[in-house]
Amino acid sequence: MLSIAIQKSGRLFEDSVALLRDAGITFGSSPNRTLRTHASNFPLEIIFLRDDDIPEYVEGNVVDAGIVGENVILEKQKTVRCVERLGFGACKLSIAIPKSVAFNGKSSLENLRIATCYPRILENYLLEHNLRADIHEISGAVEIAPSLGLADAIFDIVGTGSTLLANGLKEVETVLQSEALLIANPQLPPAKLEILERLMFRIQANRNAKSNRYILMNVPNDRIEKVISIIPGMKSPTILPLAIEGWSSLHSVVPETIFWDVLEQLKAAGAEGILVIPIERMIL
Ligand code: PRT
Ligand code: ZN
Repeated sequence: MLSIAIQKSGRLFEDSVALLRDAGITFGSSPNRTLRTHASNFPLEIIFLRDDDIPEYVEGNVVDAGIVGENVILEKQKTVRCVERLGFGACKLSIAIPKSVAFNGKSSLENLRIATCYPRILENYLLEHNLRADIHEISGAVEIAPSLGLADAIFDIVGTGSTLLANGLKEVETVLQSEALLIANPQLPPAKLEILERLMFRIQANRNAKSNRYILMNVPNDRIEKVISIIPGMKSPTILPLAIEGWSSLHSVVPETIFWDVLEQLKAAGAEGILVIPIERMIL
């Protein structure tokens, strides 16, 4: 049995639950009633915690693995293994100052009072850039610190940036790009590692499926070579003869990020009846 901690409520809760459910894992998710639950079809126990506690619990072997923001992992400075970047919970950690104050590069940060919930990440950044500033650790509502006269600047999470805007602040330095990570204790015994690898296999199959499309098209035989040169397929594409003389059906997999460009080129090269189909699971 492997235990995994996910956020009890908050921004990462729904995506964490969806990640496990999409991996075919069935469990009850009512963290209001129970703080732990067992999957019914996979050797996994799910424990619902505050995100701030997850790195410490993973390091201390209280749980085997966890899903938490990179910002929290870096701030807590615990010894954990990063198993996978999960692609959700994306945000930046940035320094912001009042809109009315001029900013002339990093040296403008010298000797400022900076309010933050992330003093360690900020301290490392300042050291790295040889800057001296006064770090004021506070536990929340960081954005209002400058208008209350508590600080000259803030260092905080930025999502869309609208909270900064609403508080008369502007982002001047991006220190970190963060997303949710799957972490694990670095010394898991082989039996638990095997379960973690089974879980990873499912997560990766889903991610590959989401980032690719299956593509089918009819191509005149004398254009096949040209069409193949356009498709950055997994291996060589599948080619099947059509009932109509001189035509073939060509199948391949195309990365989602480029498939619009590829479609246009395929059409120009003579492909017809192009179908693009979502992929349910993809094992490489
Ligand atoms: O209760 P618990 O301690 O578990 O949760 P929490 O309140 O500490 O964290 P939570 O649920 O707010 O966020 C969990 C994680 O989501 C963070 O650690 C980040 O990794 C990630 N994340 C992604 C964010 C945001 N986007 C985000 N926008 N965390 C916080 N914010 C804040 C931001 O600081 C601002 O105050 O949301 C507000 C709105 O942001 P804008 O820029 O979109 O206006
Ligand atoms: Zn928290």
